Amino acid sequence: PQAIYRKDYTPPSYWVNTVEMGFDLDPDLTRVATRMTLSRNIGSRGKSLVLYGESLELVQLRMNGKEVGKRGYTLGNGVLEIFNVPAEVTLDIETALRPNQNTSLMGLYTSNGNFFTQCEAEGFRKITFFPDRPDVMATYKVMLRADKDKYPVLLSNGNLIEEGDLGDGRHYAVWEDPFKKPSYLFALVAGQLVCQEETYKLQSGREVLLQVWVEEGNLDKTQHAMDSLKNSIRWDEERFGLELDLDRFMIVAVGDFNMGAMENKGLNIFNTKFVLANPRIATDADYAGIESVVGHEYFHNWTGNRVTCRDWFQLSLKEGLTVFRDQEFSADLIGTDSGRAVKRIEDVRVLRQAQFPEDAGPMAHPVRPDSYVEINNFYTVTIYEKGSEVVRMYQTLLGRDGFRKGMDLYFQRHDGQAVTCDDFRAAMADAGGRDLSQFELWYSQAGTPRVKVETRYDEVAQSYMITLTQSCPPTPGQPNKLPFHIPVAVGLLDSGGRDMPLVLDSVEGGDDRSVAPTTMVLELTEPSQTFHFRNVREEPVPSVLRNFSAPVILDIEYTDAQLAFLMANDSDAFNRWEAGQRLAMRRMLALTEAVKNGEALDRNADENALGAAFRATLTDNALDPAFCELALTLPSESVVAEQMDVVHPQAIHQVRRFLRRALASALRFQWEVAYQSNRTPGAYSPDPVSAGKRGLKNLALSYIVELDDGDAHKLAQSQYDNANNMTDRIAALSALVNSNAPGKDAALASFYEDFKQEALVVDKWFSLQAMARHTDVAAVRELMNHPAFSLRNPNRARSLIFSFCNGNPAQFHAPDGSGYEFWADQVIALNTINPQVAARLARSLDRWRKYAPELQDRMRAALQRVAATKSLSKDVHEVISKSLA
Ligand code: HT7
Ligand code: ZN
Repeated sequence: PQAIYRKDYTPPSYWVNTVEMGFDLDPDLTRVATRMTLSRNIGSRGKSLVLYGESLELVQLRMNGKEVGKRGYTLGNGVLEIFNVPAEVTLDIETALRPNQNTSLMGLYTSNGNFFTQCEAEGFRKITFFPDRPDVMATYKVMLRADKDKYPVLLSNGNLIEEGDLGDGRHYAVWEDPFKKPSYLFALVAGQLVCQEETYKLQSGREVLLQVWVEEGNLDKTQHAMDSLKNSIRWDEERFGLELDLDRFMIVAVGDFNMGAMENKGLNIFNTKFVLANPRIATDADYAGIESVVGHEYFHNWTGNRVTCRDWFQLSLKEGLTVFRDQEFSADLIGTDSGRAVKRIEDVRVLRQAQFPEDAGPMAHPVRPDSYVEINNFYTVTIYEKGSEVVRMYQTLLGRDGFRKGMDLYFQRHDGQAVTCDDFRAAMADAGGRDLSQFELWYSQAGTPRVKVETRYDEVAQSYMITLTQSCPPTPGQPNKLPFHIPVAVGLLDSGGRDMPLVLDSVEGGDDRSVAPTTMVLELTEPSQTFHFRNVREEPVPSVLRNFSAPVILDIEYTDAQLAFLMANDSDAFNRWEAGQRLAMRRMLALTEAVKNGEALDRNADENALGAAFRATLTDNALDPAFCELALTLPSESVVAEQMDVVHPQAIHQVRRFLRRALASALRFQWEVAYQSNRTPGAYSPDPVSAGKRGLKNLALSYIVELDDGDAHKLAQSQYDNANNMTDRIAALSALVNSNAPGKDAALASFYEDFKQEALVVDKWFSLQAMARHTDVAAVRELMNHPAFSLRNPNRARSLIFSFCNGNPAQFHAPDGSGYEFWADQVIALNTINPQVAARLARSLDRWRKYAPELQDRMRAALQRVAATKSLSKDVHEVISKSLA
């Protein structure tokens, strides 16, 4: 397969002005008639018109009403090239396609008998031949025709302008979208669906119709999505002055979907996982996920739809910015300082858990990639999460008001256009009056920068120096890196744990603010820079990279005592959490080394700095329970693995478990107290305070059950039996399944019986087992034989296979290589069903070169087996070949 390069971008030879489409929907054979008007681009005289099409039958092709003869075009390799096209032209194209056979879930497909589309990134070309690229923007008018009984609901983008009967048992609906859009935002939905609807008054007084469409039987699960949508609309008005531009906004839930959701103009299509919720089936995490994904898709209406991407290399222009916006939305909605900090910690955890490894592995790529083989492989944590961190750094550098001015200027300049990441940066720079040219490197250089911190206190001069030195490791195709522009937020703590006022020496005549700040953003732009603080009365403990002000790895040497001090005192909640994680990581790495050297772990030896710090946190009643939960959770096995040169998954697992048991036994009484005092009696509510309490209570339960005694089992069993919500029920089930409790098999069986009608809960049931510590490869293969299992449904495949390969490292990396054989089998099977999902699974071996040589050999063999498979999709081929390179 051929790579596509950013440097090769050329504008299209023709623009499309209007598109009219007629669909005769039939699951076996759908016919699509498309009429488009086009205008030749300046400087394109003599150039052919290039249209893309895949898995399509071309039934008819007419130009200005006349059939185009065989000599007038060529068709091959997904490209329809038409020659001698006039400057202004009307094209009529008829295509035929087979939605029922479309298991890729791209283009037009069926799910549980209903029709759905997914056009981002290049799915529209599976519906008709089209210049399917995001810089070609047109208005669309769409007529849907279908059997009235089977498909009573017919939806597309924009406004419904006409509907009626066709007489023969069929009916039609005509939709018109007044806004120009790229083809990837096209959508249609047809089938048996019902909706919850509300009218909502915008700040301007205009009323809009909001609808959430689901399959019958699910109307009791739409309220949270509807509330989240209304909150999103209000938030975008208040924070960014952005109003919903349509009279109608629809969300539709579908059970078969490759990703989380899709921001099609006015007709968002969602994975059911991010719509359906009630206390019986959804956890607190599900509720939070729905809120953020509903927000994310809604916010795309401006950042993505009104202003879109010139080409797919600019994907982070919309995705990084929109993730930043959804993160801020969720944080603002919580409202409290500690809630904001919790949200920030959760977001950084995702970045470290998933993006840092990506940036250090064979698929590392810049936020704005230079090339790709298959664009679907670039919907990555780098584009989304690191992209969001890059946007956040603008806000850190320019301030909240400066950032808002930059956003206003961006929309003023580019509304209705398809633009680049450079355009966004220029708007920020111009609005803020800043030179942000060096900042471009965040878009062009891959890899996670490291910032080394060295300090020196001069007691006589009462000055304190912080030297920051940056570096960035080589990544594929980028052996050498230039220094980044890195905002490093810093505070200094005195011996009483209070923030010291900060006065930088470089500021002439001191700071002109009457009160010196206690957090300062140092701008690191050179390979190494020293910052001098004056009037520093005593040697401080530095708190560096507050609120995680840049996506970097901080190398800083703290003693255990300093970490415990920061954990207890830092006014920056993120760094309080960070200090605890550093303490835990240090201990885990030391113990893992001991296990690798064959040393026994002494259970009683663990009342050390970590134990004391945990005790202090657990017994501090002033702390927010949600923060406590995060602070008392040890770094995950995969985060520990990233810190090691040679990874030993079983050793890490053994150590994490050992430490959890040690902490459980040393603090048993305190865990019991935390359990009891964080109960949330009464009706379930997903609000952040209640969710935080449940989080801490269930963490306490998981520690207690580590002790695996009768009392612990009883506590978990009783919570399981009496739970009035899914958060508590699944937490109890997970605790039981990961223990030797006598009732665990019965609980698993009864859970399935109780929830077998709820697909999303059955996913949880598979996932919980896939990640359980006793579940080996054989058990997963057995679970694949369960009647409820199917590889065709992405949620189900993810719930079992991905959960095992990515969420159960000790079993997946079994020394005999059976996990890798299983992985290869599933990648190969998925490759023919759904290449996009297969390629995601293929990423599970990204970090294979970090493992012990015996494991590496087995992983290489599995990778090579996949590479040698016939008819490998370009999705899987790209991932595997980069892994093996
Ligand atoms: N913009 C959406 C991307 C998306 C997608 C991409 C490829 C294949 C299937 C897909 N479904 C959705 C999602 C988002 O970021 O909002
Ligand atoms: Zn998005």
